[in-house]
Amino acid sequence: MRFDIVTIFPEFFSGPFEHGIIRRAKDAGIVGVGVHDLRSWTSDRHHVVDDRPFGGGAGMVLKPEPLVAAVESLRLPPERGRAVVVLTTPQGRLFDQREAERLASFDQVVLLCGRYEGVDERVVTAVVDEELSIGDVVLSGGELAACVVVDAVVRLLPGSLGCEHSASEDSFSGHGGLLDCPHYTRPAEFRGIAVPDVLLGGNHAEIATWRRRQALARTWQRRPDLLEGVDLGEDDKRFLEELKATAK
Ligand code: 9D3
Repeated sequence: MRFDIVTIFPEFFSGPFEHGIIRRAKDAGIVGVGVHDLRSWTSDRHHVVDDRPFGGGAGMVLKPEPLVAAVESLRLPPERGRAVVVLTTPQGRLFDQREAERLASFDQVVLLCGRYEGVDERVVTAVVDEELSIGDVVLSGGELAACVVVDAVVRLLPGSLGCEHSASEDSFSGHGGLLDCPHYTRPAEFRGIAVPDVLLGGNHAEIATWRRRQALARTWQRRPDLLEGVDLGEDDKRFLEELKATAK
């Protein structure tokens, strides 16, 4: 699989993909990441990529011609695989694990990074397949959002994680959509705070029950919306009812 990222700040991407899982996946030939300067698709002397908005107002808008030319030169022809063109923008659909899984099924993801006040809407009409946001928070541009998308998708590609982990055991898939339980390592007591006894006892059935209940309790307290999508067993339901009763 490959990513092609189009940005006015290509230097921005010199760090994030040189470490950890993405670096390993690149070295292993599982993924290729191309970073492209939008200005290389301009033809004027000053490499202008933005202009003032029609209708007036503050800020600048990314011009359509360079972005559309970038997509048309980078996008794989259909005979070379399935490609999807994504624009990172605050107006996009919320990026989530399900969307990461969907993107992981393509042969190429072309990521257009928004900047300034926005992107000329004709770009969206002409070449963009999906607009994605990473959450209800204001960033300075789409570059960090694009990094988030690359990171989430790469770790889903077969072979990109060491055999000790598995993407299917992650918080939003493997624990059946629950948040993770708390974790502890040595020392058994730190600043007067002890590790829960059950984790020191070596009774693996008890430990599994404790972890499941911690995960259920945290999810209910912090992200009750996630419980909708969770397949709850009889024990889980009884535990949650008890939790709700004691909380009242
Ligand atoms: C000050 C301009 N804002 C007026 C309402 C709109 C605005 C435009 C561009 C706000 C932020 C940005 C830059 N952000 C992104 O391009 C972006 C983003 C984000 O800010 N939050 C979450 N996901 C994303 S994806 C791209």
